[in-house]
Amino acid sequence: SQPSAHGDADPQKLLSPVLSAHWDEPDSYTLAGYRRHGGYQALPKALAMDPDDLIAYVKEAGLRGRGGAGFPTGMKWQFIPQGDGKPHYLVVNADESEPGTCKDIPLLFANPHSLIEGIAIACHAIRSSHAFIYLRGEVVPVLRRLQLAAKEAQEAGYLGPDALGPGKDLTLTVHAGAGAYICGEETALLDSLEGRRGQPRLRPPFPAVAGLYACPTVVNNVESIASVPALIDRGKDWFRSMGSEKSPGFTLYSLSGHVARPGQYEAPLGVTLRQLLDMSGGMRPGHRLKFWTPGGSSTPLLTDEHLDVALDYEGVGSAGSMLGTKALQCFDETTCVVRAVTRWTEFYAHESCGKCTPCREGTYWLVQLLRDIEAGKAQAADLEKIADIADNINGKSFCALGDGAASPIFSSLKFFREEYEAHLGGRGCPFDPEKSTAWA
Ligand code: L3W
Ligand code: SF4
Repeated sequence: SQPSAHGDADPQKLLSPVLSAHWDEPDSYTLAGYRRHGGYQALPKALAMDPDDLIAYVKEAGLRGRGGAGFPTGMKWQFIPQGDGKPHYLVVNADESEPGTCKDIPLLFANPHSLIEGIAIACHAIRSSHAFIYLRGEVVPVLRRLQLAAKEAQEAGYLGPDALGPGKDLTLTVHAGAGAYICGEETALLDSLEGRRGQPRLRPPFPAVAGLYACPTVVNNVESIASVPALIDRGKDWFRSMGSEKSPGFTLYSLSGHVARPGQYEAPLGVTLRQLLDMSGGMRPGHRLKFWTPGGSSTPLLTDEHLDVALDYEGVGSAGSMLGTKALQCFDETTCVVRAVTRWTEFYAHESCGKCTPCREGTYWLVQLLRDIEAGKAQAADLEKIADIADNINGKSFCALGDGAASPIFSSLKFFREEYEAHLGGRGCPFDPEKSTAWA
């Protein structure tokens, strides 16, 4: 395992379970289980506040979007025009599918009422009477739990007629998508929700101005909204007591790959991968970290030199990557980086929606070249070619999927060019596939 930067300090003390505090209780997903630990106490506090004051409070707390971009949640709510006479919608993005990301689905499975309470609070803030949850379609058990939770909340009066006060109804629609990564992009999600093929829309206008059915819409990640009840209940000072000035609060990290105990670890923003590995038993015995992603494969990969980078938006940004979804995929020295990048690129090529040429064509050609490199059929010029193709995708595609596809190419060439070169000219993969368990 990795050496600790904190001597004998108990790494478990760095954990800050809020959303995940009661996941181990068998009825954590029920209304009774949620209420037993203070659930739905924040809602009346929020409803007693003027919507604009509530938005200002969330802004002051500094909550930032947990879906990847880290956009300030309160500011997004404030963008919703008031007095415009149009319906306003809240859409929760539960289409979790960024490679390595596994925090929203476990959260929904174990604690769906935290999201529903957050939805009611957010709808009061943005003056909306209709919210949608767009859930990844494959996770049928989660769909069932969400539907059950919505039914319980309706029967208890947290949803339905007068839920947000006299004459202020709240309808919640739970919608299951059909399993396309691009439908996690907020505007493709809206198209899909409207019954069309999920493809990104041109922004601006942003959804806050013209979103679902061309009406002002807030699109927030599951974890962002589920974090709101605890913030309101325990207060912004408590929230700001964790994390940093610009990235305050607690968050869920998904730890996966060659680690001793993969899973979800809830800790303040700004912890380091070294600390998270201390909490999770380190890398698997006898192995060392080679490379990792801070926020799924769409964020530039980092190496063991970056074990002490603060996992917040500023810290990871200054290391040349992005915090993204906080999906920490850890790979040890048995992993061929070319193989890993090829596998990710196959994913992007498969999931490219085809709307724009740089991404549709570029991801296809990247896969062909990467497969040749891995098989030893490529030459030095092909490394320039993949860098050139990635350059023609990055910043020139219609949506962030293209940039995400380019990022593992750039970062792996930056840190592991010699490993690419070792494959060239007929040599093939230097990692013995019989011995490597990385990509069985
Ligand atoms: C109104 C403006 N609204 C920005 C809103 C915008 C959006 C939010 C952030 O991509 C990233 C991406 C993935 N008026 C506004 C405005 N907004 N300016 O703010 O916008 P943006 O463009 O910075 O990011 P995004 O399009 O939301 C998200 C990265 O996350 N990612 C992937 C995540 C995948 C999942 C998943 O599987 N569920 O989360 C991982 O790192 O590459 O960079 O709401 O409307 N002037
Ligand atoms: Fe579609 Fe890719 Fe273009 Fe995004 S970048 S619009 S996913 S083709």
